Amino acid sequence: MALLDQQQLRTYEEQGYLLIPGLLSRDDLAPVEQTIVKAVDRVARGLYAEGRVGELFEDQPLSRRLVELHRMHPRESMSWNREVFSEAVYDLCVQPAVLDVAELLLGSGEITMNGDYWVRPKLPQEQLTTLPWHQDSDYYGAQTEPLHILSLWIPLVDVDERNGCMQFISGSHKWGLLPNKRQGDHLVPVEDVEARGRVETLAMKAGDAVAFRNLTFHRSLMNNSDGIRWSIDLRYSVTGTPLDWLAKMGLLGFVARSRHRPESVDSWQAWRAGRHAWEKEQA
Ligand SMILES: O=C(O)CCC(=O)C(=O)O
Repeated sequence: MALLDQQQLRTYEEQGYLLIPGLLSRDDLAPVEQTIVKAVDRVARGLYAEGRVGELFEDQPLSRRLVELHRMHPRESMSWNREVFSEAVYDLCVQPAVLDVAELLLGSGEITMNGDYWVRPKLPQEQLTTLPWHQDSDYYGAQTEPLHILSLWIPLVDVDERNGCMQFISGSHKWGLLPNKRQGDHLVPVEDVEARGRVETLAMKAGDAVAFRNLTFHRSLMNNSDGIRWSIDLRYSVTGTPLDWLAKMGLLGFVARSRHRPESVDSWQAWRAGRHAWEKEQA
């Protein structure tokens, strides 16, 4: 398991983020892409059945179909979790290359996939899908400040400044959790964080990954291209890390790797059963 060298591990420690080129191949991403194609089709058919859109836009590619639907019927939520809950997402979460990276960066072979993965269709010229500077712990709550929660953000298309790639502030994970305020749907820092650290803009290819921590400041830029910037982000922590804020929302995760007790690793069927049981309880 020599996927990352010592220099890369030091970079993650010092910067709070690490670009990992070529972590996954197009073939690795294809099943998730198919799941997204189906999810978009469900959106189209749902809106059509409700009479909110006049056509299904079936001839449109994945890079455009949701743009056309959104134009006729703007939707409020543009981060998908339950919408793409599937064996394909499970399989991506347990890809050996992904778990090897998680093991090296978390420093443990006992790894839980946290359940708050998100597929994000970043629509062209859409403020709704442009996330301002934040630390993920802003959203998790102050109790998560001392925890190490690892995000792996993976673009499904090539990304750069034009179509809304990610930016990071180097070393910001060492600042602690800074005070924030609400701005529309988002939480933003009270102070000007750009004045405080070096901003890096990460152009990435589909299948590259950027790993970062729950205190690392990051944001995504406006998508000024014509096509949707599709991405998926996965989150991991050492098994036993408290994740109650996720459990309350039904974003249940699963044990993805265990060096000590391999028999405790959850199958796709076990993850699905756990989530279904939670939904039944709520009904
Ligand atoms: O994908 C984006 O635009 C933002 C993602 C993000 O902020 C995150 O994964 O925490």
